[in-house]
Amino acid sequence: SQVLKELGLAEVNAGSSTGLEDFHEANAPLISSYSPVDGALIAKVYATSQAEYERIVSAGQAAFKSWRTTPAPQRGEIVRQYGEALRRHKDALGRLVSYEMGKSLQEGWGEVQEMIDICDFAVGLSRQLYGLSMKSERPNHRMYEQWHPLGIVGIISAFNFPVAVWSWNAMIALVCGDVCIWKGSEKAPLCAIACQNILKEVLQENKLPEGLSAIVTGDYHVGEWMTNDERIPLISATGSSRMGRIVGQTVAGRFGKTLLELGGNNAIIVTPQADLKVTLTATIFGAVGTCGQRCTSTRRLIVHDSVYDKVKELLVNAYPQLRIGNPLDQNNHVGPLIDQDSVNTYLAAIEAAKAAGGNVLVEGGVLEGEGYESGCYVKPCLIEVSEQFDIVKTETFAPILYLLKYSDLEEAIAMQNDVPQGLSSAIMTDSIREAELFLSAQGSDCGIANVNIGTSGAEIGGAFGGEKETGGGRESGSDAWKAYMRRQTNTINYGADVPLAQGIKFDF
Ligand code: UN1
Repeated sequence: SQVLKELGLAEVNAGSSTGLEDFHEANAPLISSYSPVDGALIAKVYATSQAEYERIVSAGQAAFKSWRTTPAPQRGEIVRQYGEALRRHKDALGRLVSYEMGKSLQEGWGEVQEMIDICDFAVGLSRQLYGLSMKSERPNHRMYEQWHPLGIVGIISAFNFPVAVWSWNAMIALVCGDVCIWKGSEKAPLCAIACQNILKEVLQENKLPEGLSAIVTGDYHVGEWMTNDERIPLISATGSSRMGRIVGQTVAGRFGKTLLELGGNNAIIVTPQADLKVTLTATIFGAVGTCGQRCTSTRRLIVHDSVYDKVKELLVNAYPQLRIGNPLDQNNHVGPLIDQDSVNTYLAAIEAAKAAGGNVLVEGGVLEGEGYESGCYVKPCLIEVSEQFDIVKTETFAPILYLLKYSDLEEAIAMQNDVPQGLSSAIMTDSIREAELFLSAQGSDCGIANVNIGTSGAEIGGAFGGEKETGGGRESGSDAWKAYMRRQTNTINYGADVPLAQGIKFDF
């Protein structure tokens, strides 16, 4: 309760979920936030009504008018202050993430650290946002490009990274001169409100309009208001490929822009030269960290036949040593799944793998008894499969790892690419030839390809995202900021003549 107090959340009722001054329809529906850690009801929040939504969009449009002309380094200063505020609240916010979402406390803090890191990155970026200049073919002409803000950026994020993914979008969007409306996950609404409360303080201290950043809460209907809304030029959505397909098509229908971060089905290829100690740690963290609920989680291990039995033995011995339990207890490795639906999906996937001929090496199952009352704690499961049948090609957001065998690296790469998703991938090898083949144009088809580290835990400095059903978007580092701006090409004539391009003559 101290954590909730520090983050401005009342225990029983967190009240308005919009980040604007309290305003709800008399009988607005309430969304309950239950912790998967102990099953307790943490708080209830109001779902955003359509009238509130309209107010938020109007406030965003008004705020954009002044924000777009605020010098970018001054916008960066606000983001810098937010980063400082996050440093002060890191412990409490990390604890809330852990309690509301169920990831380990270390990972909860790690998520807040990602927020702090992206703030630092965005502050530096606020003095860059470079455009190119190019040589004109015409005399006395100058050509260059500049980047302008888009307007309102709609951010739709998922429960599994209930704070960091928003910040990757929002902090970059803010330095770019955009304003943000965030629909967080209805499975972790308090995390979103806490982030907004901390930001609100910074905005108030700097006498900035509240419409610079607001949140909306609710189910997919609220998401539909955003995706159909022509006043929102960019929708950045993180979640399932199913959701992304709908969002992408809807927004494209009105010629809006999207940035999609969707499903992953990430594999590690283990070669004969692999360092097995590195492989084991990377694989287990990738497969069971966040209880298998990262879009970068390791779902497939493709192992060379010369080391297959050894790797299998190491995993079969290691899995039973994993401590499953309350994620706030730092002795535990694996916390709960987010909710009952997720447990059912996990159980169904194991059944489907068995029915298709999978050989279960480490049994899954739901834990019962003291400490497991929420019903969301499951055992990480290891399944040996001879081929990639449907369930292996499906992203199941749970700690299920499929073990596959290969004999030739090109075959392994083909197998790793032969899934609908294309987010993250890795190879374990000491051979420069194998590593370079894996990273080459004939190699991994994913947005992220690693050597001797696992598939999850990307740093914010790189562009994050993937191909195929992962949606093609890139967020956070590198030049991902360009997605939040519009490019304008400018040609300026400082001479007295009007020469036409392509040598065209037009005498008048
Ligand atoms: C996600 O699962 O949606 O690379 C994001 C990682 C984290 C981010 C994951 N930095 O695993």
